[in-house]
Amino acid sequence: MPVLTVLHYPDPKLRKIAAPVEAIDNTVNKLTADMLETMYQAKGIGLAATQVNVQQRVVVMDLSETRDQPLVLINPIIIHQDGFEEMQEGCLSVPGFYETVRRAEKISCRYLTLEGESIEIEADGLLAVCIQHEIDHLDGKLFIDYLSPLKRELIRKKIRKQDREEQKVL
Ligand code: GNR
Ligand code: NI
Repeated sequence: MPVLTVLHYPDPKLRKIAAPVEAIDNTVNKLTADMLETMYQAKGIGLAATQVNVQQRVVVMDLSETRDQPLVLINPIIIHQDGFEEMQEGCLSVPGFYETVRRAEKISCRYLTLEGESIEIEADGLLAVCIQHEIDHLDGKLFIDYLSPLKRELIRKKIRKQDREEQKVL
């Protein structure tokens, strides 16, 4: 099974807005399997389809220590949110940078499973942060958008440099 390429900031494809999944068919099944494999290999706790250049509202996550509790969220939406919390975030599309972001502390999220079942979950802590981070990706948004323009510009330059260096090696 191929592992997908994760786009890096400032790739403009990360700014596209993903469309809702209309039918949970074999292509969605295959996509989530490939996304999970990609996420596990990259040692991430979440991955949005936007990051692998697929503009569909699909998210995979695994917050377990044992890395054996995969979650697939199709067409996720936040239906309630409450409070504020700051947490340090990273992103596979912004490799090597960790910054504090303020988000809702508690959320309720509704989504479809791969089986087409509609689920509603309440989340706080890291799960709540991760869900908000991934839904942002589906809307073309990155955690660095919450930082100052100066900080974002610094990160942009450093990532471009990192990626240029990597290209030389490959
Ligand atoms: O692996 C990831 N870790 C993480 C840590 C804090 C807040 C959010 C995240 S998500 C990130 C993987 C990723 O880029 N998902 O889009
Ligand atoms: Ni991310």
